[in-house]
Amino acid sequence: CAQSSKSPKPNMNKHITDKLEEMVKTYESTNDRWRALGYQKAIQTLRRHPKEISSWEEAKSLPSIGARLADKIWEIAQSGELRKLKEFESSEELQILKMFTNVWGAGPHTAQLWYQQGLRTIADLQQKAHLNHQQKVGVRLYDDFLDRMPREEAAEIEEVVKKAAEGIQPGIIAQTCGSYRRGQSTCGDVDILITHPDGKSHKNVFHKLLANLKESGFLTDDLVSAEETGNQKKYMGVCKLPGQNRKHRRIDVIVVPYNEYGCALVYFTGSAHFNRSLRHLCKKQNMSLNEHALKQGVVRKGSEKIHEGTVVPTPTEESVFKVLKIPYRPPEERDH
Ligand code: DCP
Ligand code: MG
Ligand code: MN
Repeated sequence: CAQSSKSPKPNMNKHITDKLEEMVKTYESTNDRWRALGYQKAIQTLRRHPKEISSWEEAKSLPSIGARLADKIWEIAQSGELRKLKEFESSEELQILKMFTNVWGAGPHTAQLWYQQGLRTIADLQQKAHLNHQQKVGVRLYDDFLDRMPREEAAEIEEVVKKAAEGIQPGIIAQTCGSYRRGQSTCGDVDILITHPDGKSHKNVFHKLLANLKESGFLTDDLVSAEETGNQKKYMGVCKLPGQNRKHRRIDVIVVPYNEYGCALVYFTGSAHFNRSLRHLCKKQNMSLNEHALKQGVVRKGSEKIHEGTVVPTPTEESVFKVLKIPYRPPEERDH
């Protein structure tokens, strides 16, 4: 929850939401989007609930929680277990689908296709499946990608990119966001945000930086070589630090114009949960927030925006919190 400041509200129902998260993952891997979304909404509601659920009726009274979900929640509250989840965990097919959707570049549809083709292991995929470029990388580096790196290694990766960026464009800002900035002890990937205070020099950096890092052998594989959203450019790929016994690591590099830096910093620092609760807060104040801008005077009709609203300048992260009328929350306290 984004609203509280110094002590982030603890999730009083973590024992329940942890199990429901597992259900979401399962339903996502079988492409059961409606169920996944239903569970996701219930999780959001439970995270905001100030006390531990102590009756079926209490669960049922909350938004987005119907009788069926209340049954599940109450079952976990009482027994600490969820039979449906146990059932899923003992299904070989579901376990394989989960494994296949963990291949970078494979969604539930692809996973199902592979299963129908009789493929059962990562080795099967390597030998028999028709893989696109991303999936080939995902299969080859399957174990490395599932392994989270210690934050010290993320710092070393940041250092390599920073040095290269500064060599190309003096005064450039290269800042690692994501779980690293939130102070986590391990990171799934390294998310590096790049901008330049002069408002224009960031444009020169993207291609030069990537070319430079490929030439030095630091970047080993591309996954998405340039995704453009508005004035931002994102690279998704794989890197490896020099030396023995190094693993391949996922790296994202995002280049943004300086006037979007505040919002981009908030967005890429996350967590994804925290971003969701910020957007929830925005809705209540007729505002909208994404990685580009914070807008006010947004008019919504249901989930549809009738009026886009106008951009409020937010040069810093602090200014984003100020406009949202909430106390600043340091990155270390944004895990929920
Ligand atoms: N993000 C988001 N919504 C998503 C995906 C990402 O808001 N669906 C934002 C918040 C994330 C940030 O982008 O913190 C970086 O995305 P990552 O997937 O790299 O997630 P983290 O860095 O938070 O965790 P990890 O250590 O697993 O990489
Ligand atoms: Mg990350
Ligand atoms: Mn990332």
